[in-house]
Amino acid sequence: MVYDTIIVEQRDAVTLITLNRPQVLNALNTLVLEELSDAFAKFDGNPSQRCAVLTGSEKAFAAGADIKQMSEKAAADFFLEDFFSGWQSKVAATRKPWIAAVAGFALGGGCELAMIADFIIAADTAKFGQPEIKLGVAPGMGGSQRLTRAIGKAKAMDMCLTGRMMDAAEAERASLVSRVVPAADLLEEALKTAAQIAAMPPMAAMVNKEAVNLAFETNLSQSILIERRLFQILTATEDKKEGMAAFVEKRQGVWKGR
Ligand code: CO8
Repeated sequence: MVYDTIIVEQRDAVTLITLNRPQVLNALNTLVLEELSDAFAKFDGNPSQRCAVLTGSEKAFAAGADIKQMSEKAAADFFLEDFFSGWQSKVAATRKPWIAAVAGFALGGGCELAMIADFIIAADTAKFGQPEIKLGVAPGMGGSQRLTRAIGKAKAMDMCLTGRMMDAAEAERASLVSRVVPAADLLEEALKTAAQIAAMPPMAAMVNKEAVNLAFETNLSQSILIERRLFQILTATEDKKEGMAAFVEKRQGVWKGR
């Protein structure tokens, strides 16, 4: 598939995906969703690729869902097309870890897309917000749910009801992002972190992701039980044997991915 709205590169075991609609600040339309879904499916299916980074431009990670595209649709179109359901059923279904590297605006669907990532590394220029209320709507790509889980009710209400933007420092204080770096270092820092994850035993990386995500899906006693089962399943892998042997022998592990 040749992409129009994203650029995909492989840097050793790391897939770098760059949103590329600069003329509209990377606004997310149906084509972006189709192309990102395809790129993430290929990343998931390629055993040589172990972690991904999704980024935008210096000015905008993404300034939201494409307002021009949405302005032409009637309510019945949104419903019948189940508009944007693929962000959940395809992009969020990616099994391998990936990081959002955010500089500039991450608004509306842009903030929601960043929150689908396993974690966010932000440039000091990043600005997050859910301004949908100003358009007469509300978040529709998971924002009201993921934001509330990430930063709690008081701040999520503040963001959704006022539509204001949160800068990078506030986002770090609120635990929306895992770290903030100078804008000039953003991509290098994100790629370095992704390479670190890519060097881990791959099944363990996928299971760690699944285990953390369980915390948002299941009650505590169930999720602790499932966590224990996931741990027990991993003990059957060749990489577990290798990882523990490497520790005892004081050397680096060499992973088979099984
Ligand atoms: N959609 C379409 N085009 C956009 C968008 C967008 N979200 N954001 C910016 N653009 C376009 C502008 O129209 C402009 O195009 P043109 O040059 O042709 O006029 C170009 O990008 C540059 O933008 P600005 O001139 O406005 O740049 P500024 O630096 O002055 O302002 C802002 C930057 C503050 C980011 C401003 O562009 C802005 O407020 N953008 C809209 C932000 C927004 O409201 N986002 C939320 C969108 S709604 C949403 O995401 C809902 C998701 C849920 C949908 C679920 C459906 C079921």
